[in-house]
Amino acid sequence: MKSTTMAANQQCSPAVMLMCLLSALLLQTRWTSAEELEWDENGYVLYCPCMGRFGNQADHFLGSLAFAKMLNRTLAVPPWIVYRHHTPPYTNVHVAYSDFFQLEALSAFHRVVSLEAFMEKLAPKYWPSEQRSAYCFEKAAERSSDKKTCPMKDGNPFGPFWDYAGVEFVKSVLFGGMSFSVYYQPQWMNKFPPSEHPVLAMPGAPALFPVLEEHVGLQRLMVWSDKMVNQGEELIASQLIRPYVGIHLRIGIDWQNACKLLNSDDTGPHFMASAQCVGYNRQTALPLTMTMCLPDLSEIRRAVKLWVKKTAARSVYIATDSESHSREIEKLFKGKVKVVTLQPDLAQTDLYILGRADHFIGNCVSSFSAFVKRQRDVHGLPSSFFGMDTPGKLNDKEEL
Ligand code: GFB
Repeated sequence: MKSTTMAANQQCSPAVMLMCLLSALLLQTRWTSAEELEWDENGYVLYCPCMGRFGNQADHFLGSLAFAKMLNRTLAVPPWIVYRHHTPPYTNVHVAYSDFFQLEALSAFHRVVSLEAFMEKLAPKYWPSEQRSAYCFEKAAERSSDKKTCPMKDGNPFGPFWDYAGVEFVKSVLFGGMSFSVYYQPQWMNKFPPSEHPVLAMPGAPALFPVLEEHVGLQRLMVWSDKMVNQGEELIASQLIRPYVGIHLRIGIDWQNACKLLNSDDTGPHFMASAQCVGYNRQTALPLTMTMCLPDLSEIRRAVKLWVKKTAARSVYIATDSESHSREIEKLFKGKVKVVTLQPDLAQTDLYILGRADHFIGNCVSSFSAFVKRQRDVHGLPSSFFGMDTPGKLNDKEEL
């Protein structure tokens, strides 16, 4: 702002000083208003990414972005909720979207604003405290004592999330008989015109899990922030030798328990993120096996050996939620292949390194692996899964 005013002043003769001052003031005003966020009369979508950890939240994010576009409302992009039950401060950490990814990259597809900027710059004027309504399914409200109140802040992570945003809800608006799919677009528009319902704030993502096939391609909009790229590239350059194979070992105790459900009768080929490898079409989906959900050491050895050989890899990167099995993998190659595991504090560091590998072996059922797979697909990089060397193809559905 300073330089604009000075530049205008330097061109002014005393006779036209007044005019120049006025034009400088005008420039200044325009500059200031460009800095400020403009209110979108088409309305906003706000939601809490309250289900699951990063991979689940990322799946939901893609669907929510598509939902906001479908309603032609600006999406208030929420922070990532990071659960820190074992490390200080032992409470959830809310990490701004832009810490990991470029917010601007989303604008190529649709209008977005960070939830933080929305609350700081727009909410005080356009969504004042006394107008903060919550929107939820009638079913969700049934859990409340009066059966009419959306459970916006009940428990963790709901309460801490809206506290982080600085929102108390004063009213609930319930809906039913519709879902977030394209089919219900007219109902959403009719029921909630932005003139009467400018901000649709919801307790969870307006999206399905796992991400719908037609929204998988939106992954292209999730571009790593410069900070993540710099840090990730530095680690790759200093720790790994290309070509390298990246593997995701999702084998910890919570996962072992989750995979036990595979034996129950009501899980078909589609279990959590498995559509990514068995295919989205239930009729043609390939079978989902226990090895694909929870590979044992012999399967891990087999797949790593196969892909190291196929790609002539000189190093292997192991990302894991628990055991790395690095010794066992090292032994496979008798010291000829460097085996690296960093077990970084930040799960996104692993996601970045896996995303850049020359070949990736993921876990078919895990949404953490699914994030890596989608990211690699965007760049045409090859992936396979434990228990499935050749993944099923996605259907040829039109992508947004
Ligand atoms: O990402 P996510 O939703 O994938 O949750 P799933 C798994 C989380 O575990 C990640 C950590 O977000 C990480 O915090 N984690 C898993 C890892 N694998 C790795 C790894 O290789 N490296 C690092 N650094 N961290 C779902 C959960 O997990 O599984 C649900 O979202 C539930 O809450 C379900 O627990 C059973 O789809 O694998």
